[in-house]
Amino acid sequence: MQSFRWDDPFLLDAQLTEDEKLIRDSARSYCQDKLQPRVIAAFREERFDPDIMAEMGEMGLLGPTIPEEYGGPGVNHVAYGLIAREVERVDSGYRSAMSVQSSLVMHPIYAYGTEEQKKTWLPRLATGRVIGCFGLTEPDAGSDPGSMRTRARKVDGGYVLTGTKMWITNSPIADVAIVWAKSDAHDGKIKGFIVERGAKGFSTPKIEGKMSLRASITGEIVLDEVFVPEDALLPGATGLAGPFGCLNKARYGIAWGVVGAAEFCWHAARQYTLDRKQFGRPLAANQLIQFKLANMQTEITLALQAALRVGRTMDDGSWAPEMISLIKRNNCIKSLDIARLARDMHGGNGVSDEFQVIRHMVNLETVNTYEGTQDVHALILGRAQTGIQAFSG
Ligand code: TGC
Ligand code: FAD
Repeated sequence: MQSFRWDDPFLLDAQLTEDEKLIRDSARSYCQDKLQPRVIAAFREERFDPDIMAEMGEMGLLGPTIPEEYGGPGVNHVAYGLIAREVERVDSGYRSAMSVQSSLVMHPIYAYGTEEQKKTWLPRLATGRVIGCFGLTEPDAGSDPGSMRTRARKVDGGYVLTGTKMWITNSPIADVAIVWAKSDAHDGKIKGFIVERGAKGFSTPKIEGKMSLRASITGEIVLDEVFVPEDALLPGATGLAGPFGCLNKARYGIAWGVVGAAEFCWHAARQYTLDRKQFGRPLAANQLIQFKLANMQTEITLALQAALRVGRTMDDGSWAPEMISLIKRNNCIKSLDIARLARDMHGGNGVSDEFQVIRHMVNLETVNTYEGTQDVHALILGRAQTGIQAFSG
């Protein structure tokens, strides 16, 4: 028997390899030393500093699972999850920037690209000096990306892309976009294209006024008859399985990341209620407060174990997409509940950005919505157990 570790009840640490712990520790140092000091101002001013991508590249945090021959660190999925947890402990917006680059830009090029596309793009994307974005969602196609309107028309020497993508992380600062479009040369099936900034008719207006994820930059991708050469096509992806293959990776990272944000909120609520006195004693001396702290501890511990379990299955090849839906949905819902509770336990101070819990709370509203809303993941799990799809009539 050992004494209980209140902040690591199931000894997650002891379930990690030495390499995984080293990666986690170096990510934690970078995030706490370099990201944490600038996040309050960045969120307040609705600003994302592109230098952060280059710093993350230097730290080996971009495209963690991409093999070394293409410039990635080639670590396992558990290590990727541990990195996401450390980045999101600071801010979901920074994790968003990291996971789009890693899972939604580098991964499709790695999984679906030609050797030449991989050699051209992956090492540069790994440095973070070239920034990418992923365009799937449209103004009228969010949960149902199969209804997208963006089209690729075959012409001599390439394709012409037309359409609008909406709510695209990093698009205003991206050098390159992975754009999903229905292609007339492929029976109207969805294909992926690498579109470089500078292409005529390509623009990326910024979306202003977000009340969530303000330290991340979001925009549209407007494609006004944009010509891309033949070699912009990702040959290895056809149909929705292409973008969903990328979303599997990103959703998995989110399932770890949100727990980092929840841990921040839990620890902040614990410390605040230990320090703050009302009715002549610390708030933490009240049964109601301890009940809430126990619930936070329980949900975080279970969420981390679930993420670790799925990570191990991704590393040994026994995973299924529904496992990822289960943890993405559960961990987002629980982390959002914890952030709301932590905000409440801080009383009036909880609405000030100095105490940071409200920033995590509003960020997690987005994370609960993007990469498949909690409803969509419930329907994926419902379909898997009943055999009946309930998305459409
Ligand atoms: P459905 O019939 O289920 O599937 C169509 C094809 O896709 C295949 N597939 C998958 N393949 C790999 N992994 C998965 N998870 C897959 N899920 C489905 C499937 O086998 C089929 O293949 P094929 O070869 O037979 O054609 O498709 P559906 O149209 O019924 O869609 C169902 C639904 C609702 C589950 C799906 O559309 C969905 O997941 N909607 C949510 C949309 C979403 O997640 N969008 C995310 C946009 S990107 C984003 O939010 C980035 S935020 C980034 C950040 O800042 O961090
Ligand atoms: P809708 O699909 O219109 O859903 C609205 C509501 O209806 C939700 O509650 C939903 O759960 C519910 N609903 C929908 N269908 C059903 C159903 N069949 N049954 C029951 N309920 C249903 N997309 C990208 O492609 N790339 C990005 O980089 C990206 N980054 C983003 C960054 C931010 C800050 C945000 C907010 C979004 C981002 N997205 C991105 C888009 C995101 O993936 C979508 O917002 C998300 O998929 C939901 O789509 P929607 O907003 O159109 O909502």
